[in-house]
Amino acid sequence: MTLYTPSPAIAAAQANGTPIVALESTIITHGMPYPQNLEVARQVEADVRAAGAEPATMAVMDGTLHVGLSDTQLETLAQARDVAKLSRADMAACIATGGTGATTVAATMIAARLAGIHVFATGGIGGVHKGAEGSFDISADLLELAQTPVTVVAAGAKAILDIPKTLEVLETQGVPVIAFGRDDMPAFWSRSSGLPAPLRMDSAHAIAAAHAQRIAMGIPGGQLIANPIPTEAEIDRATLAPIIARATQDAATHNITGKGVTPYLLQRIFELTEGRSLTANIALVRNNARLAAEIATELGTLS
Ligand code: PSU
Ligand code: MN
Repeated sequence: MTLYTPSPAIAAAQANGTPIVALESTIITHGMPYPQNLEVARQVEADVRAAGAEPATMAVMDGTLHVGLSDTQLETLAQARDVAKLSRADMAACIATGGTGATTVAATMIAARLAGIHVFATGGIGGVHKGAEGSFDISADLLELAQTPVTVVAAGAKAILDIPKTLEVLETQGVPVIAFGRDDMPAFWSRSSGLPAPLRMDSAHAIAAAHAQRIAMGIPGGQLIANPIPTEAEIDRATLAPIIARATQDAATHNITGKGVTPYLLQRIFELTEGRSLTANIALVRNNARLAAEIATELGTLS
């Protein structure tokens, strides 16, 4: 059984031991509007290459799990409508039934592990939503981090989430949350959430060494690296707070639930910030891609 199809560039990187950075595709299909989503997908791939690694964007297309996409496939995905948003629960079903779907953080981690890829860059992970004590809305991303050995570089948890509860679940699940180069936990569009981060590291080398140490010790699961958005691109917390409150209220008014919640909130915040949230999102994903490439390169020198 062929579990996944590597692109020619990924097959070559696997054969040569070139560092590889996994990239998700839900950010393309459900996280940003066309055509910016395509431009960003291409730009992030170029950022990974410029930093000396090979990008592996993941997606299920017509029943095949692709590890690394061609430019034509990226374009198809960026324009496609009604693409499924795949997580741990539904990726296998999508493949088995010949479907097409974009990978979330959880599904991208599963694909990365299959392909022997240890490092993954994204924007923000899913987490515990505000009001989760009533809705039980907790992203499968958190449980994936607990069991799949991939280091995920994100800009912290999105400010649309309940960040204290997200940190509590990660702690319960034994996931190291490591802020890069600072003491407090970044909050996606803002450099700080106002909360201390559980761990801090200041170099890609230290992050790679910690990843290798967990594997050597047989500790399952990955690491979450919280890399703050570059200063010039951030939107401060005070500006965002009322916007997030409004978007969250609108989601409730429109009875948005389940998988629809995160895409709805991102779109609504895009509208309410008149596009500023997207500019910030692009800057932070690119910043994460660069750090992930450095970590993947460091890991290559350790093994
Ligand atoms: N970050 C973004 N845009 C996104 C997401 C994250 O900037 O679209 C996606 C990721 O794929 C993440 C998913 O895994 O949202 C979480 O969705 P949920 O909360 O439904 O688990
Ligand atoms: Mn959810």
